[in-house]
Amino acid sequence: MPNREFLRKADERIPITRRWDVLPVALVKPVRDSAAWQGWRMEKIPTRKPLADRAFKNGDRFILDFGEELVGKLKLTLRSQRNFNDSPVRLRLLFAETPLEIAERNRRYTGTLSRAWIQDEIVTLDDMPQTYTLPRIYAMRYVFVEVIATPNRLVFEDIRFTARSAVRDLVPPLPHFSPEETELDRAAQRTLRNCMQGVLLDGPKRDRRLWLGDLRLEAQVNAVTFRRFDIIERSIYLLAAFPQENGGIPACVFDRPEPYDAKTFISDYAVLFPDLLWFHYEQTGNRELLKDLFPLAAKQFDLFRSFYRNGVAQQELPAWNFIDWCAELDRTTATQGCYLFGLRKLAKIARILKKFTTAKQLEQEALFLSTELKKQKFDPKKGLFVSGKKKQISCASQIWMILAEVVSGNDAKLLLEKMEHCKHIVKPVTPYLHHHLLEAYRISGEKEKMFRHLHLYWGTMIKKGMNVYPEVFVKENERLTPYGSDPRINSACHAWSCAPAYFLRIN
Ligand code: RAM
Repeated sequence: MPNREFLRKADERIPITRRWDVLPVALVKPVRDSAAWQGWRMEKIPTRKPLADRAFKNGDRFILDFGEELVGKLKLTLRSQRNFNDSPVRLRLLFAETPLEIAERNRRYTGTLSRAWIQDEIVTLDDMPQTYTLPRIYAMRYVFVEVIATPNRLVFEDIRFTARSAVRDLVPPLPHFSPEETELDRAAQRTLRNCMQGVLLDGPKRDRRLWLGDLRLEAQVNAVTFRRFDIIERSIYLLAAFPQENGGIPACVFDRPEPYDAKTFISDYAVLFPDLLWFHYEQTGNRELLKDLFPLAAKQFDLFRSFYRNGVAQQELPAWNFIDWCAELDRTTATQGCYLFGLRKLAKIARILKKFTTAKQLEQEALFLSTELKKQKFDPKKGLFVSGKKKQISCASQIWMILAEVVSGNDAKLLLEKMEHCKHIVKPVTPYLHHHLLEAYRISGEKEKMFRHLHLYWGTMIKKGMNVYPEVFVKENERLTPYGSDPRINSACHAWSCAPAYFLRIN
C-alpha cells in the first residue's frame, strides 16, 4: 500500500507547466561527417521560399530544425492547394533528438527496449483545411515530414512546437565563464529543463520515469540553477510513497497517469538516498522532510548490513547493483563505497534530528567499514583498490573509495593519479559515473583536473554538435547502447548528464 501521507505531500508540490511556442529555424538534411556525433550532422538547406508558400505532392519530404532540443507537442496547420478533398491526407512524421535517428530511420530496429519509444507516427487527417495537434509529447530538435498521400498538393501553412517544462528560461552564465563554458553550461541547463516535467524525468524521450539515482544528481544541478525545490520534494515524496514489502525504496516510479510503483530496486541507489536528503536539507533547511524520511533512509542499510559483517562484501550483493552501464564492471567495491558514503550521510541526518545514540552507532559502523576496506581492498603494490574475486581494477572502485572517504587528502590525490596512469582499467561509460569522477577530483582538492576532465568529456560532446547531453557517451564507441545494438533507443537528453552547470558553479 502506498504511503498516503507522502502522496499527499507530493501532490501539494505538483509544478505548474510552462508552455511556449517555437517555430522551426531551418530546413535541413543529414550529411555524413566523421567529426560529428555518431557520424551524422544536419546541414542547412538554403531556401528561396518560406515553407508556407510551397506545396507538396505525394512522396515529398522535408526535415525541420527547431534550433535546440525541446519537449512538447507539434501543431500543424494544413490545407490542400485546390481545396478538393476526395481522400484523406496521410503523413509520416519522425521526431528526433539526433541526426542519426532520421538518417538511419529505415534500418530494422535491433534494440532490446520497446520499439514504441522510437518517435515515429503515421497521421491520417480527413478534413482539410485543419489545425491538428498531435496528442503525444515528444523530445526533439528535428522533425522529419513525409507526405504519404494527399488529395492534391498540400500546403503546410504553419508548423510550430509547443514546448513545455516546469521552467522556461535558463539562468545566466556566471560573469567569469568563457564562451566555451557558457555553452557547456547552457547545454546542461537545457538538458535539466527538458527533464523538469511533472517530476524530474531521467529522459523526456525515454524512459520518462523518475529514477532515484538520477534525481540525486539532478537535485545538485537544480540547486545552482533553477532552484525549483518543489519538484525535488515532490520527486522525493513520490519515491518514498512506494516502499517495497521489505522496506526497500524503489529505484524508480511512474508518475502518469497517476503515480505508481515501477517495482524496480537498485541497491546503490537505495543507500545513496540519505545523500539526496542531506543535500536537500543543506539547500533548504527543510527539517520536516528529513524527519519524515529518516526511517526509510535508515531501513535501506538494514537490508544490506549483514553482507558487510566482516567489513567487506566478498561478492556483489544479491540485488541490481548499478554503478554504471558497463557490462564487464565488477561492482563489489564500488557498491560498498556507496553504502559507506550513504551511511556517513545517514549519521549526519541522525545528529541533526538529535538521535545521538543512533548517530554514534552509524559512525562506528562507518569507521569499521572504512578501516576494513582499506585493509582488504587496497592493493599496495598497484596503489589501487580492487574489486571482486578477480581483483578487477576500475575507475568506479577508485571513485567510490574516495567519495566514501576511505582515502582522503594526499592519498586520494595519489590514487587518482595512479588511476589516470593505469593502462588496464575499466573506464566509465555514462555521464552518471563521470559526474562522480568530477566529484572525486573536487573533494580531493584537484580542481584543475576536475575542470580538465569536464572540458574534455562534456566539451567533446559540444564539439560533436550536441546541444543537450546524452544517457551514454564513450568517445571511442559513439554507437554504444545499453539496450541491444540500436543507438536510436538511447536517450540523447538525459538529466543525469547535466553535471557542467553544477561543477562550473560550485567551489
Ligand atoms: C536507465 C534509466 C535511468 C537509470 C537506469 C539505471 O534505464 O534511463 O536513467 O537510472 O538506467
